Amino acid sequence: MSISPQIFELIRQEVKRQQEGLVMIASENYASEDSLKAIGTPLSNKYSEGYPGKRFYTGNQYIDEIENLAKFEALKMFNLSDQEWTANVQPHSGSSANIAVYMGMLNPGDKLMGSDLSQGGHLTHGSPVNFSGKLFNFAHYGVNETTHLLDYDKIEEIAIAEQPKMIVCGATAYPRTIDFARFRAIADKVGALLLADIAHIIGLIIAGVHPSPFPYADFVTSTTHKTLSGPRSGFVISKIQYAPQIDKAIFPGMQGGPLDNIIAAKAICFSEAQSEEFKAKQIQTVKNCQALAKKLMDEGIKVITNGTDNHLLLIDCRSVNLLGKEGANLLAEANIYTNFNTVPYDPAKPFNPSGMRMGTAALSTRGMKEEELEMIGGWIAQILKNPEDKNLREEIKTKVKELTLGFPIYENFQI
Ligand code: DSN
Repeated sequence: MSISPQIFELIRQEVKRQQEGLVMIASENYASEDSLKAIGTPLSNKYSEGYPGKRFYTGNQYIDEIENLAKFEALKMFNLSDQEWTANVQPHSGSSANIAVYMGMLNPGDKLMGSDLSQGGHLTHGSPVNFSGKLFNFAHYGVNETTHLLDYDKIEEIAIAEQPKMIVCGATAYPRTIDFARFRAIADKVGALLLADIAHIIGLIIAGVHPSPFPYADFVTSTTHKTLSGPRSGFVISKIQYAPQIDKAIFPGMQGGPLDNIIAAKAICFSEAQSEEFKAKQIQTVKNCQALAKKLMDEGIKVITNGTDNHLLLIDCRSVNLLGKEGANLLAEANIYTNFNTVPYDPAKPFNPSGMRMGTAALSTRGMKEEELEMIGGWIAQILKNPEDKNLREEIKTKVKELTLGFPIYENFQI
């Protein structure tokens, strides 16, 4: 007997959970209805190993057009010329995109420099438990111990001492602006290539509310499902002279057949990201995060760097005598979803660190504004300051559900 009815029922329950909860996990968002539609199509049936015009299977005439459109829109959303830049839209994820750049441009054992995972970086920026740290020789930089800001003078010092062949910039838990021009200057000083991983802030960059890594980086990698609101996937944009190495690293280097249904959804999200509506949403995302940060600080909760310039913030749960996991679990009981996270120089272990990360991308996609974020910040503070009060969490859960009724996540989604 097919388990389809059971799976479909679980999908309905998950959609209901997303509708009735406040998604404040900084890396999550809602793919647009058109993106979702493209994901669930028979494009998933096709094999198209290779690249447009050079496939190892026949019958790819429409797939070629779709992939070419995705490549075209990827450059267009950053106003890049196809004489200088090229996009590869086949990586299945942001991690795959990063691997492709390392494998395409370097040899195992080569020296790179990346942000420390415990200070805002990513697993693929050289964490010892990840392929990047196992295959390559990573030196790490972090943030200043007092300000918790990137210390560019220190980063330059490390680069001069370590002489990396590539510097990776970009973060998953850094609430402030990244100075890509300064990273370029540091890379030039030591003759290194520069990779900017913009997975978290891509939407903000497109909207002009965060400085762009173009033309500074040699390679820009990203996911497509965070502030970009597309399917769960990734891509690379590189300077055109590096395209052959990057293409070869992705196929046949690391991947076989691309996911053509996902590439179609990427084309759609790249195009949607060029709309005025998308830009307004990114601007609102930052305003919402700043309103949330202010409310939490007014409530006496420590916000790392005392605020935020982007879509996310980090709180130090020790300011309310909790650890991050405990705090995140308390909030989840009230349908408020966040994730526990290390804070810079965290003495606690990564599986129960001192902090929590929160983001406003998903709530902004739903249309929430400062007024709602201040109210939500108040609920968060009440819950964290009263961990023994289960009734309070039940009361707030009811309020959360009421609030979400006014902000549907999809108009037409049905299964
Ligand atoms: N797991 C993602 C995040 O939450 O930031 C990064 O890959």
